[in-house]
Amino acid sequence: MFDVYLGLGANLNSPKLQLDNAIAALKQLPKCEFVKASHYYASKPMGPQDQPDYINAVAYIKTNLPPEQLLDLTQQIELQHGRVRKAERWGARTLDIDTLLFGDKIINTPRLTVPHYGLSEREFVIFPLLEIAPQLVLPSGVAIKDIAKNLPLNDLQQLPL
Ligand code: ROI
Repeated sequence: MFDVYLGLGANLNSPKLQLDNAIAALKQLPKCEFVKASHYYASKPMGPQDQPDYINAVAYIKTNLPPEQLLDLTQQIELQHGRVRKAERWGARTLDIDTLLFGDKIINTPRLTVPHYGLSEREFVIFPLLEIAPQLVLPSGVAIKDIAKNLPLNDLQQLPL
């Protein structure tokens, strides 16, 4: 089984509820074992600022599925939750599920870039990841706790359960 970390984000249509539903759906995935999810975090939008704040979290699952099959399933979950792929790059979204890490795999295909290209710069990814996997080391050999040391919080707020 591969250890897979998924980044969840939403900033429209009751974002907390979107994440609740996404986690419920991840718990039902075939050939996957849901291990845990981080707290939810309120974060400032990266990219255009004329959009609502986000709620972000990271989920940890184990899976036997190949990466692109898992991607098919996570994209289905996004669509079921009303995700409309908009023309605007980096605009508001009801639910985003990003494959952050897939074991130690390095993947560069038209559909998938793993580790996720923004991972190390995004406080709303690194701090939730640090919460659930403090010992995690990226395929590059860099420990996420070392990334976190130098990453500004940018108003990131862990929300109570
Ligand atoms: N900003 C935050 N804070 N959280 C996100 O999940 C997020 N997702 C995005 C962009 C638009 C880049 N900004 C984000 O896709």
